[in-house]
Amino acid sequence: MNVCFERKTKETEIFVSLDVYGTGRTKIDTGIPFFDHMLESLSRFALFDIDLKCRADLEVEDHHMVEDTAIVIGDAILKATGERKGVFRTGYAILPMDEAVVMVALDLSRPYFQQRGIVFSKEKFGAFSSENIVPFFESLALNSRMTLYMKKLEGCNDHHVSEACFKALGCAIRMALVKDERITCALSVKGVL
Ligand SMILES: [Mn+2]
Repeated sequence: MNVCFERKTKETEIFVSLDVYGTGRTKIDTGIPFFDHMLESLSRFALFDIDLKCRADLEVEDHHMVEDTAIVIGDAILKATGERKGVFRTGYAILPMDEAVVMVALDLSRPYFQQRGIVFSKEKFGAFSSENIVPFFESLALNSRMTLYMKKLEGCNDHHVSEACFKALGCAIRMALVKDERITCALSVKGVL
């Protein structure tokens, strides 16, 4: 099922259409090729079908675009996964990319974010500022009501570390959304989240 979300501010205009039970088909245009590549990596590994179009004030810098894209994708995930009924809710991944290894653990429950060691030595990936990566994950977690923990276990190549983060998050989300017919409501001792 597709959910659509639109957000228009003075700084950005973003449209997203998302099917969290897709096959990994992506059409992403944020105006920054490196960020498109990272969002494609996340979506492929999450098996999301996603169509995302963003127009932003990139002449200022890429900060507003990344922040608002995280809000819109987070909102879309929340809308698509609703009360988290019938799914296992938690997911994790330890994902390698060449010399880099990243661990992600998440729970589709409450908004919380923590990370260890996700730092980059270079300032820019093309036109993308590396300082936006951690805030992207934080904003995505808070807006989708996800508890998200990320940790870099190994890695010295910034591209590999970054891409491993996005792929690991995708893997863990895919796992958390696996449906299990034995789970009839939200998986919680309280019965609701
Ligand atoms: Mn790459």
